Amino acid sequence: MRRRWAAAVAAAFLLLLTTARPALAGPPITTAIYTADPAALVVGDTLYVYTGHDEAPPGGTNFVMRDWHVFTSSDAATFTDQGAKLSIADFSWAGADAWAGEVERGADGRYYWYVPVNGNGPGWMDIGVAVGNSPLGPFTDAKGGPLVSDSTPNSSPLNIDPTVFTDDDGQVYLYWGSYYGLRAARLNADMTTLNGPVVTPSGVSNFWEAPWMFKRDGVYYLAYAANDSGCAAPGHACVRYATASDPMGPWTHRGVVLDQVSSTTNHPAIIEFKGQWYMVYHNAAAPGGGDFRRSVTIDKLSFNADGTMRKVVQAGGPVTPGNLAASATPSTSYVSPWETLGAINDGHTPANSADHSHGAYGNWNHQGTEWVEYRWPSAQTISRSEVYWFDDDLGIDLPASCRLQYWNGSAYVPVPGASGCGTAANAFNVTTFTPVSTTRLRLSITSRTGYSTGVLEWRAFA
Ligand code: FUB
Repeated sequence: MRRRWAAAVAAAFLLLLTTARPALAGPPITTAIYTADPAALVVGDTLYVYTGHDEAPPGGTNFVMRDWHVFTSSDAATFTDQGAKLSIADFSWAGADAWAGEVERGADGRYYWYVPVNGNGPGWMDIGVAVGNSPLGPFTDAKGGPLVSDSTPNSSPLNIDPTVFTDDDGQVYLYWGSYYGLRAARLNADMTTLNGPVVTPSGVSNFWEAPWMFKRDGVYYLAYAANDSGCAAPGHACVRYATASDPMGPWTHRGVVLDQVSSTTNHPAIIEFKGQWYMVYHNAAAPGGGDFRRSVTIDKLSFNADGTMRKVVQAGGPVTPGNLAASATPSTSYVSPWETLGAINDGHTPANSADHSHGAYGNWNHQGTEWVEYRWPSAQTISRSEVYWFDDDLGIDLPASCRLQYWNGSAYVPVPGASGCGTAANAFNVTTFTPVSTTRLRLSITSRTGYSTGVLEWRAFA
């Protein structure tokens, strides 16, 4: 007989002992607002994260960005929003598009915030600079006009995303650009004027935008967003990086340090804080998030002995774009004490129905109907479910049947127009239905006689 309870119990406890399930997707540094394009700076015992502020409405298809916020942390885990410390209105010559900036301390001890903005002059984006006496400002326009614009000789096809780096000898470097046009220049000690020509660095393979420069053990690193098919789905970006022995290059491409995220754009900041390296980046994982409603998050980063960077593990695993489960809180009618409910939305794609390498939800030794459920803090529009069943060839088997329900505000009701509820092994079982707006989606699972049921992964999509 296929079911052997003693073996099942033994296997279950072995699983308990051996399965190290990754943590759930790292939480956004805030869910009070949508944030994007992080830059990081350490001053004393404080980690400062400077972010853009996405204000697009739900379903919006353009960036709506008017100001920048500053967040502080003493542990790189909890962050305090210090508020909007700079806005488009602070630049009299600019009118919109408060995109990705970075703050650097000048030799004069003041803090310079370089930001791309839509200037009111010819062309689109320019780079301006504000200055303040502390990392929290107050900041004012330091120049009264762009530092870089379309009229700057050899400027980028899109003058955005400045990264500023100060070498040990005090020389300051500015890198920036988009539309495959990376550019670099030295800055004067005044932090507000270019020192010498704008150059086009070489060796930075597949550069798209979002450069971030830093130095470690005498090696210069340049991380950047790349959108080639070798690392990201169409319309998305990964983060590649290059190294050099001189801050102006030439650079040598070293590979991918962050895979595609759930937003189309990707944007790194890499920093050492209290002895630990981190990558700060954004995705679309916050409740109600999207490509224009992004959220900044942070994960640890580490180096190999040869100085190459290990790929950042996005806590919870690679993100499936648009998967609303990533931002949901799961609950259930019953989970076996040695199983892991959180495995169902950790982003892992199972190799087969017995693949519990990332943990599994299972309800052995319950039989009959049990359920798992996702809850979101605000209503989500959902029209598609994908479930990958767990079958351990012991006490947990594929279900006899299942059904999808949603909370209509007062009761659970079947999702309308469901295409079915598949129970196949070794694949995501896809159910499509008429879109519902809800804060809760429930998957009711009925077992085969004599067996319990389990789920490896459950995705939900708009
Ligand atoms: O946030 C607007 C733009 O999207 C940034 O400047 C890019 O880096 C990308 O994240």
